[in-house]
Amino acid sequence: STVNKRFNKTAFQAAVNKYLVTKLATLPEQADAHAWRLAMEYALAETTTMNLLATEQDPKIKNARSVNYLSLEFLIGRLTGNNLISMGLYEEVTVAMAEFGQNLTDLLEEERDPALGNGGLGRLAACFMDSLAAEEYPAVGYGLHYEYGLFKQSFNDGRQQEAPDVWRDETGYPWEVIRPELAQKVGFYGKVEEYTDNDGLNQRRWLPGLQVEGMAWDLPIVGYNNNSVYPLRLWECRALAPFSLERFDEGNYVAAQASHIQAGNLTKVLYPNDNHDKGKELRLMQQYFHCACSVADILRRHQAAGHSILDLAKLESIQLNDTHPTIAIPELLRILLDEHHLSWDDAWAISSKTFAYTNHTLLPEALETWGEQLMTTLLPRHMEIIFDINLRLMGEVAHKWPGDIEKLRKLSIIQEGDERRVRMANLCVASTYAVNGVAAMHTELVKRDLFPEFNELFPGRLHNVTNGVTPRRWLKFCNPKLSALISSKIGTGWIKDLGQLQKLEKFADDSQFQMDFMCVKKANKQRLTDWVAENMGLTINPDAIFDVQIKRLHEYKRQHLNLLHILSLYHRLINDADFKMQPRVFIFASKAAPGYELAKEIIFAINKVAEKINNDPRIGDTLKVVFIPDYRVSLAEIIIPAADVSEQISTAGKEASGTGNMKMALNGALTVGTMDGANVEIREEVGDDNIFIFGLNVDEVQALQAKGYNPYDYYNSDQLLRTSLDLLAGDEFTPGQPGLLNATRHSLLAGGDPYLVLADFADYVQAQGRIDKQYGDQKSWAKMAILNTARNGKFSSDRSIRDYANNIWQLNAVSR
Ligand code: 26Y
Repeated sequence: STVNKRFNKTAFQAAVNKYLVTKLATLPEQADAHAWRLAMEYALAETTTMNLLATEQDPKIKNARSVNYLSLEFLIGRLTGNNLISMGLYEEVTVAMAEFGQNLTDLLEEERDPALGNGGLGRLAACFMDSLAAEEYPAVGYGLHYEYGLFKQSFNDGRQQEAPDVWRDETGYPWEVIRPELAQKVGFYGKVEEYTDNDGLNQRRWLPGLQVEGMAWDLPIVGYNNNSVYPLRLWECRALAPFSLERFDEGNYVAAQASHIQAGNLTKVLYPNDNHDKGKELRLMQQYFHCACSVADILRRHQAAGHSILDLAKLESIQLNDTHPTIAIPELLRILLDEHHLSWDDAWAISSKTFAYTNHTLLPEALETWGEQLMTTLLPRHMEIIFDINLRLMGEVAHKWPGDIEKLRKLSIIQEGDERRVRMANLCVASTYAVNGVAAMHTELVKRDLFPEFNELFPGRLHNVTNGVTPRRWLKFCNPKLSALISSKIGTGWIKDLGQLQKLEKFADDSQFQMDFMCVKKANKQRLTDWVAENMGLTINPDAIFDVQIKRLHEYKRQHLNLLHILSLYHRLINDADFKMQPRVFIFASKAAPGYELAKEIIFAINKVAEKINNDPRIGDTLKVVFIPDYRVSLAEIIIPAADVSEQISTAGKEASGTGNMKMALNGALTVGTMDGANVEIREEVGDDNIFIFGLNVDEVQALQAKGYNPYDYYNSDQLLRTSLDLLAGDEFTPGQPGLLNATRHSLLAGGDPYLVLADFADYVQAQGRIDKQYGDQKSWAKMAILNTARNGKFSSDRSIRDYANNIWQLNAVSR
């Protein structure tokens, strides 16, 4: 079918005017940029909402197999610019708004990021929604409508401060539409009752003690250059009025109200933890609320389209983004068993063919477990069902490995101990038809180290789907200059088929193209330089190497390894008259979980070191350190196109994939990285000559830890390391207050250096030396940068989504 791209400027401008008056109660003569922007978005949303509904109503879609992407996080970032690109209206709307005297770029800068996610996992879900719509795979994204997204970060004397993130305007968020007809009720607490049904059969049912309402909000996910708009459906928790007390006896009246008040707050705020499970009751309530609403909505759609519940697995696949929505599995089973009265075998046959699970981490502290007590209190029927699943699982294990108690202990969904706990990852592997890791090496480690026995018990269940990023946001939109340059050489096909970037290879040696490419990079560096000057009052040199580490703050990501290298450069610049280096700006942006003390100390240390270095007259322009506050999608969109060097320096085996590594390589940055996550595949694509690999590989890491790692071995034998690390001990960076930066240093010495920072330091410094030398040869740097753009087409999330569709979901595209 043809795409309706005829844009009626007059009608659009009339709509903008209408919204200025009717929605914002202002007039064109009085409206500020904020009002103009909102009015423009309301006008544009007329189209996306209509297409959302048309897609939903399309019989082709209703009867097609579809995927439901369940995630507690969707880090979508600003929608307007991206939607304009997908709608093909960027130029037209630029002109239409200019005639109002409004500059589109400035208006877009006005939008706040909906930060409904923490980091990689949430951003991946957003890229996947974009690719599902671009590839026209029928899909619904299910998430939570948090009132506050990830906290806003600022620095006070170098220390992280958190403030609530209000992403919605008082007047509402123009792109979203409320769907009251889709509201659901969700129960908590209460008890399980046994009863005899009309056929004389024993049945069980859950009588919740508390009910809340789930209100649906739809955000339109606009397919690039097609007519499909799929919903990202976000559930908002609302208290049910009047209080539903029938489940409580009188003595519980006050308790009922207390929980009730709490329940109104279920979706108030996104938990800011990334890769660290805290096991909080409210978090489990959020998870169940999300799952109950989503599963009920999937069943509603399925049945409204006239399909039998017995055909659920034929028409719907439910993808679990990590274990966070695992409780959807016992929820579906509960509905099939207790409401549809299916037998266990029939219910299990449906549910175990419907769910698939993506694992994003091997870190033990990130693997979710929930105490039996909490589960039994909050979700008594689900706990019973989990025990039933486990009973059958243990039967299978005993059958496969007779008499092997150790296997039973390891594979059990229930972890025994002082308090029994439910292991959500085990529940997922046992109850889904497909489990996938997010990069080739990660998947191998899932098979080898995390679930070796499950891999034997369920051969073929474990898959790899290497992550990807959407080329629309992460190249076309964020880097318009590079996009134009690329398209001038190879046309625009790359936007939907990123592999076509390899056609750029033949220009890698072309001097003119090299100059054009570096010119674009320089312009992007200038844009970031201006941003830093304007927003931070700092002057940086756009001719310096822009060396970028942007990601959540975590010890395993080793921002402190980067810091140690900076300290070593500072030391050498001051103390070694022969030491020369290319000017470099080290750029950090990162949030630490508010409860992660050491992560916050590392931020403080980087900020204090930056303060001193940036103002040291002996250093001048040669070395600058910039920690940009409040890292978010819209900031990434400015930083990534400006990066020369991409820091991907996690301890081998710890970073499941990484996706920032892909974004920066795609935009022509060279990676300095370990053999970890998707770095391994980036190296495979760009070739060893076009990436700077250093450090221990995963087997060496494991061997070193097995033999007993002692950071002092490195500290005592490497003078540059010792000098650099000891700079943190005194008051060099905190005048008059010695020891203020001790926490970071301490963690690397007496603290045992759990992520082997010191073991990789020397090799890291060497790799950085190679970078310094290479940058001196601008021609060969240009060639390497071009080859990084040309050879990263694999890392499009369109390809990831096709992998899921072909290998896991068995989905066909439906074009409209
Ligand atoms: C349990 C809860 C506290 C929790 C919350 C968030 C646990 C984990 C997370 C987030 C994990 C995450 O972002 N993982 C990242 O997923 C990316 C997408 O697959 C990977 O690229 C990245 O390596 C991985 O760390």
